Amino acid sequence: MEKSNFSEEEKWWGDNHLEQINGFWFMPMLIPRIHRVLAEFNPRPSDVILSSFPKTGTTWLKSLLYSIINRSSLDSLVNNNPRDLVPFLEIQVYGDQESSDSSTYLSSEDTPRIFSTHIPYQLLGKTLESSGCRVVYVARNPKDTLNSLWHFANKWEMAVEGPWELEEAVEKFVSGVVPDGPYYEHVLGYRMAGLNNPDKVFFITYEELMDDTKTHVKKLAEFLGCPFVEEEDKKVEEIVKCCSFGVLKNHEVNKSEDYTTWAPTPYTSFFRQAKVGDYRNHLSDDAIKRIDARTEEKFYKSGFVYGI
Ligand code: PAP
Repeated sequence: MEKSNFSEEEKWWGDNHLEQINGFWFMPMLIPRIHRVLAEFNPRPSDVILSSFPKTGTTWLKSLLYSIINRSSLDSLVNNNPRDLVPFLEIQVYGDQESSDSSTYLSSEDTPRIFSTHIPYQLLGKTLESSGCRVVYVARNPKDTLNSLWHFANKWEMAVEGPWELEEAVEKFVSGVVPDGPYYEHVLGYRMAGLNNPDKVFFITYEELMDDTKTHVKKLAEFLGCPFVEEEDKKVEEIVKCCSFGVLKNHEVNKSEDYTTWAPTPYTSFFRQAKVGDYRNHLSDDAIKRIDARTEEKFYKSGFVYGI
């Protein structure tokens, strides 16, 4: 293989590299798109933005937010991958300059419009704050996040040339050089925003949601300004079921091995195990120790007791 010109610091997988914007690492193809989002995106106060670090529950939250907001359209989840119902700002909405996708998405008459993003609060916060839109952030414990990312990356086209080795993945995750990383700063940025402005930023963890989905669906609906009344209890249960991993992963559209138009990976790769603690089946004791030490240093010392 030809030697690349990138420094070890920029590489995350073999010779593949990431580029920085203000201390955060991104896939090079996304850099111009992220700059476009930061320069051009003007949220409406009624918009809902789902933010997340990759592999922390984005697909699940897309289904839930879409279903909470469009209560009578649960069938949409049967025929559409959740990512086609809630587009990514930096992937589908602000695509290539030539594409007309952005005007189609942005001129939507839907109220609210729902978008998602992996852009950190440190970069997008001003845009979000000044618009008054609502933000939902989902976080997941670092070991399951890394485990899910590692499995996911190895489903990409480029894994055919050489897999992303687990040891390399752990090292890069801990040092922050993974797409949209560092993970810890990403989570802390939105957590702080949620603490400072709970009416506008709803911070939830994958584990809380897994533990009691129904209660959190009701809380999300309240936060979004469309609470369920008591008689709608059955509706809440229906939403929880329609968005559950077991149901979603069995729809033909989500079982498809076809490559998506928005990522170098098949539709099915967004549905794997959906278990809390699956990292135990894959990470070595040493890897667990290394991640825990980083978690303690980053989260615990900031007063966020989470992730170990
Ligand atoms: P993204 O950020 O690239 O869009 P994202 O949806 O956050 O990906 O992550 C996929 C993870 O969510 C997978 O976790 P796993 O690798 O540990 O299994 C996937 O299985 C899980 N997932 C997908 N849909 C659901 C769901 N409906 N409920 C719970 N977890 C889900």
